[in-house]
Amino acid sequence: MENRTGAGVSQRKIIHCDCDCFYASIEMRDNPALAGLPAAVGGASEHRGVVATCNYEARKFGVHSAMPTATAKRLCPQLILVAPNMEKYRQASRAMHEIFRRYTDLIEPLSLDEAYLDVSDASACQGSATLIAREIRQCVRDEIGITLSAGIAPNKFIAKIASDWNKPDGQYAVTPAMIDDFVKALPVKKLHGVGKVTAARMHALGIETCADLRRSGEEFLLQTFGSFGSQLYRLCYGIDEREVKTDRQRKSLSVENTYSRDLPSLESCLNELPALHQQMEERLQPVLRKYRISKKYVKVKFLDFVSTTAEHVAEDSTINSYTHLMTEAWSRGARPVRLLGLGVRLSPLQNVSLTESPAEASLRHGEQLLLPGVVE
Ligand code: DCP
Ligand code: MG
Repeated sequence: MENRTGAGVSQRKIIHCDCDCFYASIEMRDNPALAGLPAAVGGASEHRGVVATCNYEARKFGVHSAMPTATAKRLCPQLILVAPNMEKYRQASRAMHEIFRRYTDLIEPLSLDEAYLDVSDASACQGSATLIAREIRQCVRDEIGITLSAGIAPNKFIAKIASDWNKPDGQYAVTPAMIDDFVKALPVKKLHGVGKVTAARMHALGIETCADLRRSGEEFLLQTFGSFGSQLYRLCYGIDEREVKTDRQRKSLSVENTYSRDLPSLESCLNELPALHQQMEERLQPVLRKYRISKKYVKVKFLDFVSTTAEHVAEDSTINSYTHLMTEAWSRGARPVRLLGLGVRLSPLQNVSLTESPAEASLRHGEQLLLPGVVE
């Protein structure tokens, strides 16, 4: 098993690209007065806003993504808060994808600022993935005005970890010969699918790194972690055969909003329905060229953060049945509400290619982040 990673299993060249403090970089590009000062992009504290991201100066104070803005201001009173401008970020993301496409068509977007590129068959730079990554980073800097970090490796799992190695504004290549040592030293929490709970279970078993996982043996991992055990066993040897997928299937589309003041009654919730519905319709229309609606749902989160979802089978997204669903969901808690969401579940239309344009992919990846004050 020790040599499996080098033995022809993974000879691909994958680049994972990830912009540095993406929204904040765009805002710093557009407002040079922010240079050198701690800045965050997010919703205002008086509106229960959260930090979407912050620049590296602000990170020194412990500020990070998803932190309530009020907390961030406590940690860093001089923090400059900038309201998000999603259209600008989507535009930068599209421009970045145009740069990627000069090198390969095999691009898998993970979010507006992150993507895997398979450059195994690329002809640029004599096929050197390291040089391609360098060129891409230079183009992004020159043409978009922000910095990007890259990880280069024979598979997605290693490339993603490697892009963090020399972040910000750096790159790191893990060659097939380096994989073994690189992976052995990795803490288990770096593995895809290992969250806090699984990591805690592993620590209790004395498993801290991939080297420890290897020592546990496949049988033990299967017994302890079920079918995830065999995936773990492959990952701890650096084996990941997942392709860079340009075809993505969308399963749902939703909009939601956190209100700066709790909505006190069912009536006040229903009053918000038309605005939410309109936002959803705008995003839904382009998607319905390739998908049909199979269900619709309403999510209600009450003031105590308890949330509930009411859904039913549907073929269209008209507003009327949302009224029923909202009434049903609200009645389960019947108390003030901090967040409302509307959504549809989707199935692909037959005989339609599911290849998304980057714009659609960006839309999908950005959809939960579009509304100021979104908490999830
Ligand atoms: N984002 C968000 N809410 C989160 C996390 C991220 O709105 N909880 C947004 C803002 C980020 C963008 O997505 O700028 C990209 O997310 P990343 O996780 O890549 O974070 P950054 O690019 O901001 O920083 P890093 O330099 O660590 O990649
Ligand atoms: Mg990023």
